Amino acid sequence: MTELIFATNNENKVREIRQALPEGFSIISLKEAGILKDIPEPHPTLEANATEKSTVIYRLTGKNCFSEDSGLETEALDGAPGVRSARFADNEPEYASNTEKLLALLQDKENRRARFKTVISLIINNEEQLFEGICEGTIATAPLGNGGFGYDPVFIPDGSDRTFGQMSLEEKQEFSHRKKAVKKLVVYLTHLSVGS
Ligand code: ITT
Repeated sequence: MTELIFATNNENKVREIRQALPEGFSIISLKEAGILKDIPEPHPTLEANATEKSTVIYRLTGKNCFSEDSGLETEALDGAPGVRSARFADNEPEYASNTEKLLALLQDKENRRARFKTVISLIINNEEQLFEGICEGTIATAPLGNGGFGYDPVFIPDGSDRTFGQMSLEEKQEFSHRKKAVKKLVVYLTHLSVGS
């Protein structure tokens, strides 16, 4: 069994990544590990913030761990909200007001192309590896569905006519940026344990 601490305070991410992992892998969330820590995300890129989160927890626990930083990038807004996705409208993360702000800014824009991006930072035996997953799509004109979290009700992945908010977790996984990054993580960890 490969056991890793997942350095996140976002329960939705924990649920999605747990569901995406095959047998033989188990993750312990920060809450389950008894770590009550809000890890800062001060950097201008998803990569640097992911590294910050995994490094803080690796130093604290000495255990193999990973984190992920993710965001939604829109073409019409030059990549915004991007790295600021969690705190787009306010300083406190608030899903509904973030989505409202995004829809308001895109109201008169023809180009509604967007992409979700996840960067996973894995620290194993004191070495870091990064894995990326991207999901291309468009932003709906109004929220639809109440599944998922964050911007899910306004994001329609390419290949579907429904928002992530209208999908079950299993359906979202067919397209998900997070699932794509997790797949790369699993391939890496599988090779590592075969080789060791
Ligand atoms: P941790 O840093 O504790 O992992 P967080 O919620 O602060 O959790 P991020 O800094 O990575 O996570 O912010 C990502 C934000 O991007 C998140 O709050 C959502 O608003 C949005 N987001 C990321 N992935 C998403 C997804 O699959 N569906 C909808 N929104 C998503």
